[in-house]
Amino acid sequence: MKLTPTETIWMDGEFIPWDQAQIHVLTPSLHYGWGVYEGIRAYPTADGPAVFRLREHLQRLHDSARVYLMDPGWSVDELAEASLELLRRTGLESGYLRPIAYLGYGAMGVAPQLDNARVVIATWPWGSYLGEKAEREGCRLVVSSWQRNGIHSVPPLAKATGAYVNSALAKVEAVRSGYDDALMLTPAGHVAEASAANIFAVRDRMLITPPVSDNILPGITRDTVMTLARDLGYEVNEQSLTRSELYVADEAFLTGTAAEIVPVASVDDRAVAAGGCGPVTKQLREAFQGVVHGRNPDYRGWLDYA
Ligand code: PPE
Repeated sequence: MKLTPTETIWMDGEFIPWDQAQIHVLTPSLHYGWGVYEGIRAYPTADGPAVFRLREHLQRLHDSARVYLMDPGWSVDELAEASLELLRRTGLESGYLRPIAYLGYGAMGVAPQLDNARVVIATWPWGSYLGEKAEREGCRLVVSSWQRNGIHSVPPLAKATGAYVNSALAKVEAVRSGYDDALMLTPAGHVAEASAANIFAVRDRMLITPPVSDNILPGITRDTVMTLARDLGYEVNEQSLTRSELYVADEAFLTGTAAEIVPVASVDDRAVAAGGCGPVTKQLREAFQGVVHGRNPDYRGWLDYA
């Protein structure tokens, strides 16, 4: 997925031209992966671009920083204002926002200097994450030979940069084997999530998604879908899932900021129901698109207009 440069990037309180937003090669976070980040989407609405659940994402950035003993040095409100101003300055109608807090140049070693946090927010246009075909026909998942990061190794609920070597190993393996994405399991064999998205199964019009204790990143899109589904009258349960329960599900789908809501066509080459996009997934995708594009007044509180 190639980057499309935009006008400017926010770096530690200043707006820097895209090409000049650079850091030193000996930045410790590059070497040890000690950093935390977020992925946020802005959507076009009738009232101009709006950022979806901006404060929840920035709060999660702060929570992730807390796990890694970092103080970003900027409050949620300050980062929210910086994000909105960045969107205004780039003139984007829609796009992806990437705040990241990392440890700046100055010291080296695996016990990093924790009081040296730097914060950057970039934005760029980002289209379909898993591809148009996967959106239309559903994605093909395969259980990974890599286990999902666990609570005893790299805490899954913090969105840390270094944690993503786990996702990347799984995703690269899956793609090289001809699948769209990996399905990662816990050491107990419970389904955790895909490489960068949560998973839901639909069975008898009930939604099931793995609990936080099954090593997931508690996704904001996951929370959005649980809320929308309950409001639409569905029962939603957070409970452990096995891979074979996915094989026999009526429907399954992935959720994530970048991915949005993507139907699952197959798991380990077993077609999930008829493949493609099932009726419940379709209904939730439409509801989600209505909300993020500001067409549903009931969820206006989830939007911050630039
Ligand atoms: N699990 C993981 C491991 C994950 O990375 C994401 C988001 C989710 C679940 C869904 O979380 P949420 O976006 O809050 O619904 N992955 C982000 C990063 C993708 C990337 O860096 O590439 C994203 O979707 O923005």
